[in-house]
Amino acid sequence: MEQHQWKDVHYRGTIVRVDYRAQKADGTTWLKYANVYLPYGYDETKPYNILYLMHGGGGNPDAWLDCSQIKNALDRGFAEERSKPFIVVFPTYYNLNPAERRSSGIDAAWENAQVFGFQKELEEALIPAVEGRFHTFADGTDHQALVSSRRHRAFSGFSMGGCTTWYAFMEHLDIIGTFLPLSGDCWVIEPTGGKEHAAETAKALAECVRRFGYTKDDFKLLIATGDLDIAYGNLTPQVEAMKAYPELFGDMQYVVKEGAVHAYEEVYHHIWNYLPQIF
Ligand code: FER
Repeated sequence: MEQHQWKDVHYRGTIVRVDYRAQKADGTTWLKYANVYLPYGYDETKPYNILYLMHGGGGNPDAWLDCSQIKNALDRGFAEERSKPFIVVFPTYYNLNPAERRSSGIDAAWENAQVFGFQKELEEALIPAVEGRFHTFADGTDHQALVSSRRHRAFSGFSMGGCTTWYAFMEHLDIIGTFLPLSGDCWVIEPTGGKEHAAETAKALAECVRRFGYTKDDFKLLIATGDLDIAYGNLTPQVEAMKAYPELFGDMQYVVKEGAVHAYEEVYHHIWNYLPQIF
């Protein structure tokens, strides 16, 4: 795998906090925030591609920034013209109320409900808050504007954020064009169902693509984990089962990093490696 050498770089992006109000299924609303990375030289007269990057279980909008060198990788990658500069959004699927946030261990069913529930907020609250404020390819924040700009919008996440990415694929394939699930399988059948229910999981994903009327040419699926990662044994059978649908998943990529465990410090390297291919 390609590794980069760290050098001191002048081209530093900035992190801006965006507050927004999200609505729960029961109609109540809560105030949340996301961190937004604006690349060096961000020019609001120009449109930018945008990546939404979700944390893992127990995380928050600062988790990726606190626990990995993702910001350095983005700064350096754009400085080296590994990709055209794009905006990166670090949201959370939690409601930020400490009393309702996970402290230790994992209640898989509850986590699964949180990442699925986030999908409503993604289109209704987060994307409008961010893309209404910064200049992306969306000509407005209504559904049609998001559909028209889908190839300029990507979603990724680590671990439970990887599961969030699979749900974004299933729910929002019409408004997002590239998906990078990192070290997380799809829990649509049941938690860690990519392992025990690989074929059913692949079938559910395939049905979504068909429902939207797309083929493999209409999206990019850039998947990754490590061979020592706790998600490896769940994700790998799912990816294998997805190969039964070459017309839909024939172009997906799956990178397994040797020696890599389940950690932000490992998975951010996958963003670096996929950087030229995201948009
Ligand atoms: C997985 C393995 C572990 C996965 C998620 C986890 C979504 C999360 C573990 C945790 O939050 O403790 O395959 O897929």
